Amino acid sequence: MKISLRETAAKLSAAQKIIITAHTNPDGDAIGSSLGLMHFLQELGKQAQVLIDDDIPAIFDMLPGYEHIGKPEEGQTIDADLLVALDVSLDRIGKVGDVVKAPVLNIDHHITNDDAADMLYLDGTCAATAEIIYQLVKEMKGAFTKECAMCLYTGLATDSGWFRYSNTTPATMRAGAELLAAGVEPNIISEGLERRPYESVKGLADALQHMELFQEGRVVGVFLDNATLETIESSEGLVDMIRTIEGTELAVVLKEKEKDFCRVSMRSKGLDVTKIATQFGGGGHVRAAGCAIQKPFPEAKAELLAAIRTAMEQQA
Ligand SMILES: [Mn+2]
Repeated sequence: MKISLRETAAKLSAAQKIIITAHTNPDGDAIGSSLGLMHFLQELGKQAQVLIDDDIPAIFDMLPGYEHIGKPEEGQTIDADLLVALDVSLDRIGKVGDVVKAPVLNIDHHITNDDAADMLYLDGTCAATAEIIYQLVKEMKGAFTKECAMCLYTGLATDSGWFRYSNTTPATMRAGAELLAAGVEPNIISEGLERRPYESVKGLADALQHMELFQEGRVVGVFLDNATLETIESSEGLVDMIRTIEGTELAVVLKEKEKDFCRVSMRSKGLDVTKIATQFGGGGHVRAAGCAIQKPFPEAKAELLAAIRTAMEQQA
């Protein structure tokens, strides 16, 4: 059931013991909005804890409260007044949904949210769920501590591509400005998140040796078969690196993770890549989507390139 921002604020005010969760494979917005809300609720004297059913990447260890993020355990039961699920539909919170016994308040900015929670506050105009939490703090006449602001700023910055993507609005920038005024050190956040092990940068350089152009330079791709992938230490962030190449409209990375199992990531500058991803059972956003193809490497590569060619012809 959809509720308003004011009703969302009232639900939080009325609750004393609150568990906060977000999606598995958590990103900057999932972690930042969760910790930001936790700090705010704790300031109000409430018992608030973040519980996420996944490992939290170490690049987030500069965020206040990082070390207190818990993981649900099989068979465990936690009674609470409210379970707040952030940046997610309920199908992606893992075991938290079974472990925590409480009504679910869902707060999200994904327009694809399935509206399955007891209560849902959705605002698709916000660049990040952290931007909604910012508004919620304002609605509740709260103040931003430095700890809370650092976390919310991380969510805003990462989901908006450091205030560069098309979802960045004047409201996003104003929220960012106010969080900076509350003491955020933006360089601590960006330097923390940009950290990469030596092996990772070396791996990217190795993977880039396999870069190719297709469709008269409109498509750039890196296709790594299993044997090649085994020699590469890490190829994390590859698709975001090649998507910047001038003249390209679509970037694609295919990795043969196991024999006959290929993972695909795509980024576009306009073409709806969900149309390609869904043909292979995947999904995502208009400009960023992915899928898995359970075929041998040469076939997977050929079929994917054919699907891309068709999608580009249909667009023209
Ligand atoms: Mn988000």
